[in-house]
Amino acid sequence: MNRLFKQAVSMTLAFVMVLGITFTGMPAYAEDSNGDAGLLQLQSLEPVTLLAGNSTWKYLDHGTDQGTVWRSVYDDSTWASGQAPLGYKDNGTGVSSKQFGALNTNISYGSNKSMKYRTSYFRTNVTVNKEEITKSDKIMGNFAFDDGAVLYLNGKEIYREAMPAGEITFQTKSSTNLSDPNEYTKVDLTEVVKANLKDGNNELSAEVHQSSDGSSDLYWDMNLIAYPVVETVEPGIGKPESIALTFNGNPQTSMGFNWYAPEKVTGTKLEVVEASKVVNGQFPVDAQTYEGTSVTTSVYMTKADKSAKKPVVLTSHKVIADKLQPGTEYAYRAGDGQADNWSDIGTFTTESSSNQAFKFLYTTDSQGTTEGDFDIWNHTLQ
Ligand SMILES: [Ca+2]
Repeated sequence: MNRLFKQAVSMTLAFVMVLGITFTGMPAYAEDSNGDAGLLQLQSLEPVTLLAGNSTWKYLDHGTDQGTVWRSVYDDSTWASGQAPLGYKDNGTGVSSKQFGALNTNISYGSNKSMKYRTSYFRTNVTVNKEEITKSDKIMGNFAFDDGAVLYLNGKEIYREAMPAGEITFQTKSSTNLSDPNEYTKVDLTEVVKANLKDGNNELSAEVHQSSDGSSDLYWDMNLIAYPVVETVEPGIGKPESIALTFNGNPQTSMGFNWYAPEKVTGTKLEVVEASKVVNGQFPVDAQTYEGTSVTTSVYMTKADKSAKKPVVLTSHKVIADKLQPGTEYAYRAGDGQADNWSDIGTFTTESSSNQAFKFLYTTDSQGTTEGDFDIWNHTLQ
């Protein structure tokens, strides 16, 4: 982790204003102007919906045996089309599920209530960027159906529920008899979907079987959602990293701080004391304490992480030290208030109260990747 943070500090420090102020301590974080180095903000950690509930499906409700060819690449242009949930209730009162709601499309069970079609067929298409999906952490399906179902992706079976083992034919009965659709949530289909998914268009096919000839209802709807990989930092490591000091208000009397910490570290505390009071590396107990705020954020620590879509969830902390004395060297440490979580002690000097000329120092990327590189960088700036 620490190594990654150090790498993350290799970035452009576009302008350094020299106002009689010096910083020491941990290297400062600054965002690269073109955003391709350093801590890369993740645009979205939201799950990717591969197939939404209430999607449009092709369906075949003729009560004819379709064998197996319909499960893979197949010309379903003669099939009817309708929005899910699809199904029926033979007394016309309707049927619904918690996840997907009431029927949107009524399909046929034939002309005889006591001899309904055993099997109904459904097909739809899922278009994906395979590279994006294969890097997903989890691919979950959520289902509601009545009575039993088998699901195929590009002709390969990926899910079966409430159906007997072995070969499934048009005549196979569901192994359950339901009065309401069963809901199956967060069914982990990660491995089977990844193994059978193609880049671009994919055929998703389902057959829904009744448990008996007189079963009063039938229902089918589902969704398929890919969840991105989210890595959390190792537990027990709670110290701030990448502490940045920035001008905030009057540089004679105030200094802004921000840093990153592991996801579970939400407290934001900063202690500041005149540097002369730090003896033998011991931070005195009578330091001024400042409280700040934190938000959760997701970042890519390296370009490789960005390519692999492996963000790290961190907390981003902000706090302002104010009511400082001009022209004074201060020592500081940052943390969440817990004894084990304080940063190393750093120092800064506020601007003198007397008017001074200032100058700009223009630099470009330090290209540093190791702690030794940043020691050199630090000395260069001083
Ligand atoms: Ca039924």
